[in-house]
Order: sequence, then structure tokens, then C-alpha cells
Amino acid sequence: MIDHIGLAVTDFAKSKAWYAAALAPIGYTVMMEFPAEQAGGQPAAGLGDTKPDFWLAGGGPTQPHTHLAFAVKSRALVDAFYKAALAAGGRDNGPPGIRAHYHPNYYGAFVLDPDGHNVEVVCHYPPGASAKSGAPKAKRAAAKRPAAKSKKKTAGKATKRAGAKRKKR
Ligand SMILES: N[C@@H](CCC(=O)N[C@@H](CS)C(=O)NCC(=O)O)C(=O)O
Repeated sequence: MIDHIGLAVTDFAKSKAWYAAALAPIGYTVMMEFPAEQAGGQPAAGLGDTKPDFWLAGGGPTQPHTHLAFAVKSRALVDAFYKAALAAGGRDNGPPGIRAHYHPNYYGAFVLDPDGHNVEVVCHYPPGASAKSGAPKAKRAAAKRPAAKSKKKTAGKATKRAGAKRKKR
């Protein structure tokens, strides 16, 4: 599980402003900032929604260009990211829409950041599904599997216990 990731950028102030604007619709803000003296010789900023899991640092560019994807729970948030990222000066790399070659409900949008990194926001839910279910079908099915297994185990134990009782009689 990734806890946080960092990107060294060419123009720290420009990229920080771009990411803050592009990711604002998905709830990301600059949550922490450190001056160069406290961050290994380059200024650093941590963006996130509940914790700073995406870090920018000066001293870049990171090369070759990399690809970053942020997951959201609704397609409207993908649309909002795309609009905000372009308005902030990002370069279009693929408008919001289904990419069925990944999976049938893969709804993403792609914008290049000031250094040319390929930034994506993606929703894996069918329309209207996230609010009700909280997870895409495949994830729900996977999550159910261990529970079903442990139920069987419990059921087995119960049968054994019942059998033991019967033997005693
Ligand atoms: N323009 C393409 C972009 C697709 C894209 O960038 N896909 C990602 C995977 S989800 C990728 O291939 N990334 C590799 C990279 O950016 O180097 C689109 O709109 O579908």
C-alpha cells in the first residue's frame, strides 16, 4: 500500500499552484509545507485530502515523465478535475470518458502538468453506484470472499461441536 509519493518539479511555485488548482475539485489542498532548510535542500509541499499523500519538491524535473492517477468516487469529480486542470494551464492529454480497454466502468481524464507529467483522475464506479454501495462490484465481491470462508469455518466448528454433543449422549 502506498502511503505517499513525491515528485521533484522544475518550478516549485508554479507546480504547487497548478496542482492546488487542478486537484481542488477532488478535495486536495496543500496541507504541509517545508522550506528548503527543513526538507533536504529543496522546498517541499504535501497535498492531500485527509493526509498529505502527494508531495512536490523543487530541484526537478523528475525524468522521464511519470504518470499519476488519483481515484475518486464519482464521474462528476473527474469532469471537474479536467476543467480545473486545463483552466490552470495544463495540457490536454485525454478528455473525461470511458476507457473500456481498461474495464467497462473506467472513467478517466488526463492532463499534463507544467513539467509534462501525465496526471489522471479516475472513477471506477458506474454512474450513481458509489453513493449506494461504497465500492465497485469487483471490490465488493473480493471483500465478501474471506467473510464467506470464515463463516464456513464457524459453521464447521458448530457442526463439530454439535457432533461432539451427540456422541456424548
Ligand atoms: N490520451 C490517452 C491517455 C491514456 C493514458 O495515459 N493512460 C495511462 C494508463 S491509465 C498510461 O498509459 N500512462 C503511461 C504514461 O503516461 O507514461 C487517453 O485519453 O486515453
